[in-house]
Amino acid sequence: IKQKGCVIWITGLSGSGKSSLACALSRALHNRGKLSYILDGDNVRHGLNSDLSFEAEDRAENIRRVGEVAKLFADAGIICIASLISPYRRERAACRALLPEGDFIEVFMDVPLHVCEARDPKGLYKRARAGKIKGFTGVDDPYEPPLDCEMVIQNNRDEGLSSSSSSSSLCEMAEIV
Ligand code: GGZ
Repeated sequence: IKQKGCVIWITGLSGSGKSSLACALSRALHNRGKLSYILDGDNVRHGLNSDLSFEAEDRAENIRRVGEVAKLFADAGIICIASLISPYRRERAACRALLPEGDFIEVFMDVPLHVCEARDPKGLYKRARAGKIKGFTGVDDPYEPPLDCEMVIQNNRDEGLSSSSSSSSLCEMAEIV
């Protein structure tokens, strides 16, 4: 096996396109003969992290566990794509610190809140605005954008990942790992 493991950590608001990017990246890697595995916040919360809420402490634990599992995948030589809101800088930095320099690639889905909210694929923003979900990221819970990450993707139009900026970022990522 020629491949070296690493972690590609995708952070951003709900509806910013993290999961779509993760899938597209995984496909791009597959086409290049590289093995990857996606740890998606929403999915992981149904199993490994089903005991965790969206309170700050539990979000921090969610991020910590995914960071540890991602490190295990990277150790095994797999490209682990973690896509979760991961709203806190401190916890993202702690996940980065688990890996050797250069093996943690942080990707920020830089999409304005109003764009995510207009997309609202699961109607969650609407429910949050109506007060039916408390502590929704971007509405009444914080999101700390990265100050210094490896890649910023401005996926702020409705064409989503077909936009040229996203697809060129995708190729760049698939090539660097
Ligand atoms: C944010 C929430 C919340 C609250 C449910 N805040 O867009 P989605 O629906 O499919 O993905 C979101 C997912 C966020 O889980 P993460 O594990 O990525 O979050 S974190 O890193 O902050 O722990 C969203 C849904 O769960 N969801 N309630 N209150 N997102």
